[in-house]
Amino acid sequence: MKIQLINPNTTIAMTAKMAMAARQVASAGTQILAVQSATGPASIESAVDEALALPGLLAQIQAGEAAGVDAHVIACFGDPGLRAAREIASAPVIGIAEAAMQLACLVSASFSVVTTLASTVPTARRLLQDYGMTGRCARVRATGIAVLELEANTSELLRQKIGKECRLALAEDGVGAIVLGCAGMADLCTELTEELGVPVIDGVTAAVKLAEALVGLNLRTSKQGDYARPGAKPYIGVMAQFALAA
Ligand code: 2AL
Repeated sequence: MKIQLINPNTTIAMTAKMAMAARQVASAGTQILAVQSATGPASIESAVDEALALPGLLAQIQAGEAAGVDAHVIACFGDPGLRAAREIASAPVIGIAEAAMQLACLVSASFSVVTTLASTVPTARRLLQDYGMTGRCARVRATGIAVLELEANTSELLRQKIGKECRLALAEDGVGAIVLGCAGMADLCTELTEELGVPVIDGVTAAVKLAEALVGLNLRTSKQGDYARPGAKPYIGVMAQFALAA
């Protein structure tokens, strides 16, 4: 099966990092096609970044659908454009935040999220509300680390900083699991799980395994109800490519 792993920011080194994490957990028959947006911000850390990342992301969803991929993963912890992507896709579309939160709920009564800058916390809180998981998440903790600091290999200093915040979450929040709040933290998941002795869930790897499960069960995005394909209408200017065929 072919899973399209989309980095909705435009930083190529970050795409390579998440692709490596995805390939480490993918089954033998799974091909990870890693791409990033061709237009948009270098990282997504605010509502403005998110809004301006969406055209590039949706273009990749359209391209992946045309190429016949079996599933899409949106690899940014804000799950940008998830509902819009599901409206235009027939294949399943999985956001890494929803994937990580769902898996955390299966292995622990509650979890905390350890994320990047404080500016990303409102988005994580909104997602928890959208997904009906506010009661399962004790706290969303910012580390003050910018997404682009995690772009390639995570430095020892940042590993220490993230590890410390995870330990604080376990000591203070009464949780049994940690959700990592950025695709750029994917390389820390295994070592933190061993170090902390609790489930540490990275959304990229969680989404890949959930995508394999959905494809294996022949479950595709429903085209009835909430994710029905939008009707055709003209779009003009730089958005003209998003005009759907009738
Ligand atoms: C992210 C992420 O995963 N990629 C990105 O550009 N921003 N999320 C975050 N919470 O900072």
